[in-house]
Amino acid sequence: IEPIELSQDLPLPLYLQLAKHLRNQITSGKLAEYDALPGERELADRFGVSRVTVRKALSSLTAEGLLNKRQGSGWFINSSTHVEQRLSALTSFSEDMASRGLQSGTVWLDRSISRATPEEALLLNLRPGDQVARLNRLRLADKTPLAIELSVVPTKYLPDPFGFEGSLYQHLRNLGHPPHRALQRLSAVRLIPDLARQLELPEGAPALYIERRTFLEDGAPLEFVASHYRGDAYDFVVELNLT
Ligand code: 16G
Repeated sequence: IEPIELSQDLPLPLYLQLAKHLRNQITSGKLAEYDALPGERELADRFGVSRVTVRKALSSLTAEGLLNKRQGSGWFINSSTHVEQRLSALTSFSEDMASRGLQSGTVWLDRSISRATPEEALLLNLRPGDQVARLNRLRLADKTPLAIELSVVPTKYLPDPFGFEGSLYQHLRNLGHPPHRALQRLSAVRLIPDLARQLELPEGAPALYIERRTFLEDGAPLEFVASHYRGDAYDFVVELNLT
């Protein structure tokens, strides 16, 4: 395992820094399948952190399916190393966090109803003047800000933006409008000051800008989302098959 400097001064908690480092080592093949990891105490010494931090990092990698713990003999690298957010599965933020064993949280930055802009009307297949609900949310994992998402949903599917607190997708399912398919575009950006502050990062820090259009089963557009994901805390993974 390569050494790395972990720092208390970063906004990302130590255990997530360590988990990210180990994840890179595993997914880049520096640690081989079925290998045993050094013991918790040795890892703690090596990275200058407490055993609690080591254990939290290892547990979160276990939740991702990268490691498994064998009673009495320590931590092992799993044979199937698929992790992080799969780009090919339509999942919600809440589900993504739950599957990693992290507690998802939301800080509401704004929610309101207004007319769709001409661009939104085009993207959401609306007539000029149709109303949309706007949800601007800071999304957290175990209290660490991971992303800012601005979702725009026609009011015919989401009449009351104050009608839920946690998962938008769960709420839409409850209302009888389950998200069925999505198209997503990712690009690399630098955070403008406002977004950087909300994500607790320095101005200009790298982020992934993601636009998503989600559709109902009948093909009608349900949601348009513009989001910024922290570049230092999120990896998107895609499986490629020979066609
Ligand atoms: C994901 C989606 C976002 C969706 C949200 C719903 C990406 C890039 N975005 O974050 O479009 O609105 O999930 O999450 O994956 P929720 O059900 O937890 O509110």
